[in-house]
Amino acid sequence: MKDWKRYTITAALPYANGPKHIGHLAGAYLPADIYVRYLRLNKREVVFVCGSDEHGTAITFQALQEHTTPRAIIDKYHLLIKNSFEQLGISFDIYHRTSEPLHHETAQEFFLDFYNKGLFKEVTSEQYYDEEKKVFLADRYIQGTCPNCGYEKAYGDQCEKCGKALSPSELINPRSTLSGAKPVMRATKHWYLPLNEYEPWLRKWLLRDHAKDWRSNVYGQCKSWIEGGLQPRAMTRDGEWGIKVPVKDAEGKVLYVWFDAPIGYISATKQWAIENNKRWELYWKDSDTRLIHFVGKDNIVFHCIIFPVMLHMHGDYIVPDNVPANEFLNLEGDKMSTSRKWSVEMHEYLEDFPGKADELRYVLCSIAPETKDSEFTWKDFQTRVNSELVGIFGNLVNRVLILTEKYFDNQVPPSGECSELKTFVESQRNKISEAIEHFHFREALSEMMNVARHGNQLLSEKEPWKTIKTDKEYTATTLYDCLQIIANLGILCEPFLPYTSRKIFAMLNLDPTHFSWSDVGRQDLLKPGHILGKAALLYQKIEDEQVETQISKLKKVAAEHHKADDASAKQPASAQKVEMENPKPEIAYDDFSKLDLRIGTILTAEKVEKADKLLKLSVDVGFETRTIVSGIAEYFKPEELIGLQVSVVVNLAPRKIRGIESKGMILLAENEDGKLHFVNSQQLTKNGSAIR
Ligand code: B3M
Ligand code: ZN
Repeated sequence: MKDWKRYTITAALPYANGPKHIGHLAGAYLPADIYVRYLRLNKREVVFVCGSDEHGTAITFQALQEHTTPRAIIDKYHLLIKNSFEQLGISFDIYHRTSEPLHHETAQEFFLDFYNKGLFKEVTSEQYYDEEKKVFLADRYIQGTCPNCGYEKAYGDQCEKCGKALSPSELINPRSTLSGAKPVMRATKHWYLPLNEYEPWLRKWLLRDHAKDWRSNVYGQCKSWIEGGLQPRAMTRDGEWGIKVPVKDAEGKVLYVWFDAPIGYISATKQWAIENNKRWELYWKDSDTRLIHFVGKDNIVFHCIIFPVMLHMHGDYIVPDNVPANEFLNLEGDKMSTSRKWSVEMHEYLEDFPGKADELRYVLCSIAPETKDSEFTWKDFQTRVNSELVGIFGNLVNRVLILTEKYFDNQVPPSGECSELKTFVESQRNKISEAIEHFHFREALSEMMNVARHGNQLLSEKEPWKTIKTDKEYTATTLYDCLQIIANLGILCEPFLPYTSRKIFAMLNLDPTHFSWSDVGRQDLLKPGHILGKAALLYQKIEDEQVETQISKLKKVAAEHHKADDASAKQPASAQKVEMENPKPEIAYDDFSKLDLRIGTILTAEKVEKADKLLKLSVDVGFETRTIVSGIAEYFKPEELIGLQVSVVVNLAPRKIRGIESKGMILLAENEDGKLHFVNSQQLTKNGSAIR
């Protein structure tokens, strides 16, 4: 492995348009922080940068909807997010903002560099324009049918059903999500990054040189992008909110948010350098600097392809040595989402569990989605905190300190060093280092806990509370060894549990700044006769009520949100398909009128256990909310059904399906290829409206 001189560590700049949840924390910020704290403990030179991403159409339109300004939104959330990170112990060296003038200058400098070197492709093209709202429509604000899979709610940049990257012009039946109107084409000029021209470079730098050291999920995604054929990508947008395009005839145009945001890492480093009397260029232009981007999986292409190409085009910059992107963290069986209110926001956790940052860090690191999606549940949170942090780690520290106080007057007892213990702790240290250096944080954490486990074992084997009656010297040795284990843990746990580490050092009456990672293993961190500090509990149990409160809060907020959404949900016009079977015999009008058909909205949807085909739905049919079991699980994911309006037979006799009473039936049309479509009203219709 290369001996790096310094490290530039970045964590994705959160959009400052709303609070961030624990999935974001687990995805990028926590692993980055663990890595950085580890580097610092190893006396490495490192800068850890992050900040708010304050541009982009999402913020503009949010302001539009909330009748406020982008500025008001970003000021609010910048502070909220920054404070949450701080309280969670995420130790950025700087938390900058992309609205700062220094950032605008830096991003414009990049643009001009490419512009002056003639690297951009200038293309005038027809783009979708919303005549009602008088704006060009960002890709995300156009919806239509996916040309690849037929999903009717695909976005202009991507189909969320089949995952295909799209451009808005590929959508069938496009419509503006702002007004619902059919958008029209209008000519507009933009500057494109010719990604295709850098394919040979990407193949060499990424596909060849990083085939072994990058995570396979990251590498695989990049490979399929590159092999799918790279296209030039517009780096400017029509709009007002953002960084002005710094050339003539670019009135009313701003830099594409994904052009300026990653440059935010550079401007943040510049600001930090100014404040700390450092040379920022060493951190971005010296080939002995290791650049690592921590991001979630939805940001991979920007950090592995687009931004590296930009750095490479500029010429004198280094490119990332690794991008250890995480997969997603789900919550209680469903995808986490702030907009659907199915999430645990960082600031809410901190309000509900004050002083418990390490508990969350511990659990999130234990279940980190490093190679595949993983799941957070409150019950599991409780179990891990209670049986591991309280039961193993806290218990060891507490027992040893109390016994030392009792038997040795709170002084480190005299003893010889135990060489066996030294070997064990050193080998644990090496395992943890190895794991962290390869971004295997879960494994690193579990090896750290093994040290605490070892301490507990020692205690239960040697039983100092018994031996004190017969053999004080032997007891002294036991407690001496255990105290050294605790001191070692104080260092070892710091990257994961910084608050715990601080508390341990305080209880041991030691100055943490005197120790580094290389001290781990030493059995003389505490000298005989050293007076210890005051013992206190490291952790407290999470009670059942706390868990129940969280679960019911989550369900309540999400349900309320769905209800509020019904009123504003826009429904796609679902085409009525022709019934291909032979027509049934004629019936009388009276027979037809016996059917009570109503419009309803799906509020919740979940899989029925051990039944692959069934979904359990709750449907608001106007006069009440019904439970309906429907055999559509093979065709729809539960999360895509929420908020959808459907037609329901409400007077069908109830039936028990897999033990669940199903009251009513939802109407579906079947295509020739067996695909199902909901039969619904073309316009948003009040729930409970009769279908005649
Ligand atoms: N703000 C996207 C996100 O929060 C974006 C990251 C920018 S990193 C340069 O998912
Ligand atoms: Zn699709």
